[in-house]
Amino acid sequence: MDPLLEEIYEAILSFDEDAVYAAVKKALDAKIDPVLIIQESITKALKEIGDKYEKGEFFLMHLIAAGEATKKVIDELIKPALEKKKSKGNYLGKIVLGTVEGDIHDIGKNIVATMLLMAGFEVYDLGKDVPPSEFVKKAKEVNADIIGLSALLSTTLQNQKKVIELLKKEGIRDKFKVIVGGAPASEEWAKEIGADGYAPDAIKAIELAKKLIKKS
Ligand code: B1M
Repeated sequence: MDPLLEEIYEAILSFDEDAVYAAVKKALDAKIDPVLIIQESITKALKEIGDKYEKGEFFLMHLIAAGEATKKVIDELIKPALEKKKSKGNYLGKIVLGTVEGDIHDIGKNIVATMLLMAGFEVYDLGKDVPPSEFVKKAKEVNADIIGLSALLSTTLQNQKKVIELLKKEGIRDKFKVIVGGAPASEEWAKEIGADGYAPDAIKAIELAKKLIKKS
């Protein structure tokens, strides 16, 4: 791994917010692609912390500390760097996006939102802990092309399904494409609940959204 990416990874794992900030700034100043920072340093470090939490080696306070340090660099450094790369005059469509009800994980969803924006989508980010009715209401209101549902907990994955069920109940399932993502989601899960697609990361989410827009 590039030493600058490694430095960010190590800083996240040592829960030192100032060191995380300084390391990300150094990497961006050295013209390292912000997408690489997300994929190689941030996501991998958070996964490592999550794995250690699962094994009982880390505790909730570690998840909180890592989440806060990461959120700060994403909001203050990575997002502005990504926005500089925004495609000009390339409108692709409207997407309503959020983390499903009961789930407050929003780091990955925020990355997906920023990268969709960068690619040329008009993004309506509803935030986290979003009830199914809010997704459906907003999608109708803005006449969205796509609804994007993020879930990080196996227990909240069911709430992706609830959005699709509500769309069906209202007789408007065909009006919107629905894409799902987040660690416990999968291709099989997307098929099972009748979503139009699944993406394992932000880059794949952009590719999928573009593909679905072309098809509609
Ligand atoms: Co929590 N948490 N957490 N957590 N947390 C996980 C998810 C967990 C896997 C850790 C573990 O045990 N290994 C575990 C879930 C286990 C499970 O259900 N299978 C877990 C748990 C248990 C919990 C609590 C229940 C802990 C507790 O309270 N006892 C609690 C739940 C709170 C709630 O939501 N109701 C909780 C709380 C938290 C914090 C608030 C402390 C914090 C979140 C802060 C925040 O988001 N603002 C947190 C964190 C930081 C994590 C880990 C460590 C990191 C998550 C993250 O941001 N990853 C996580 C461990 C892990 O992920 N392995 C863990 C980095 C991010 C860039 O990746 O979010 O996967 P990710 O997003 C990716 C892709 O998934 C994809 O693209 C993104 C970018 O490439 N993607 C999409 C995401 N959404 C998409 C949507 C799309 C397409 C792609 O289309 C619409």
